[in-house]
Amino acid sequence: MHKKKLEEFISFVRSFEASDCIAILHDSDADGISAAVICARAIERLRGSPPDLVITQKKRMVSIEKDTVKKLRQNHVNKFITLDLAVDQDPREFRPIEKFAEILVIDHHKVYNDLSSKKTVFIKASELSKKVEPSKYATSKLVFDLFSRVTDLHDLEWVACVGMVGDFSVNAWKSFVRHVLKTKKLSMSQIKGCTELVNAVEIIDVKDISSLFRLFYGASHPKTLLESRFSRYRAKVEEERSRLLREFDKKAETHPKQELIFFQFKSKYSIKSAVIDHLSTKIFPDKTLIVVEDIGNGILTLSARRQDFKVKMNDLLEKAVKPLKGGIAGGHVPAAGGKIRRADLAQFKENVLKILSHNA
Ligand SMILES: [Mn+2]
Repeated sequence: MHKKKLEEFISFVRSFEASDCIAILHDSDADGISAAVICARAIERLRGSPPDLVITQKKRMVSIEKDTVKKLRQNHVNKFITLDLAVDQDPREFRPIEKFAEILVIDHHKVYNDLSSKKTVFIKASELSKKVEPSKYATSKLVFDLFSRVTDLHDLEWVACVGMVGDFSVNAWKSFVRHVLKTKKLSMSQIKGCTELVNAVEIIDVKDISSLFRLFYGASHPKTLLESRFSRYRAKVEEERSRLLREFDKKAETHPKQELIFFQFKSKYSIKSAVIDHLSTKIFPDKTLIVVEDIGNGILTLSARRQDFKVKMNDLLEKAVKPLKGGIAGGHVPAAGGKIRRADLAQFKENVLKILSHNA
């Protein structure tokens, strides 16, 4: 890693004092929440007390929301850490925070804007390792590796594994994962179970993420999660996903020339990631998959996947929504997401087909 960056990181985290008001903002998926658990535990070890505020954002956007800035101000936060969020994609709400807080950004999405400044330490996976593809350097592993330089985190290795499973990064860190399972006497199914459980809470009731965080924060073993009240959420998700996979068999549109499969559905849950992850990893790794979920209010949310890296999903969605009013998209090469207005669906599809035909 860039030596200067690492020095900046170390001096940022070594500066933590009991009198600081420290806030963490994290993505609400399995990688984001695992990263937050490791970061919070590290802070507790460094300064003797946990972070004062741990939050996620309502709209689940990658950039900072106005509400978040307000919350930070109200709580007199003076040190702010963002995890697993591409806050640099739209930095409008970010810069004003520098007026009252020092900021640490840790993320593995592509670099949109380098936000490094006197007030901000900006760390992306692409800077930490040239060997690991950024989408495979899960933020939970990134946070684990970084904070391990200043405090002992061996007991939290399994938490990093939960995040890595969530972001499909295990293959890039085989020997680490093997070592953790062996020394901690854990099974892969326990780790996967935790990942599924965290994902299920996000799908069924994202408002429950903060109570899940508290449970996860205090857990010293996967059992604490697996035997909790949240485990019933897994069965609910499984049932709804099976229903949607049956619907996929009947309703999916295939475009062989563009190697594209397109599927649109409605559900009472925000479940598109669970549906598309199953299709993409288990059945169609070498196809471009796009799943569109109608969440009401005239808004459609989008997910795109392709596991062979032949087409960049983040670039594809970003380009396809760019001409659409209110359209937003972002993410990784193999996995991206976004949203558009329902009225723009036909135009969105046309844009996707045009871009893919061009690439072919
Ligand atoms: Mn991630």
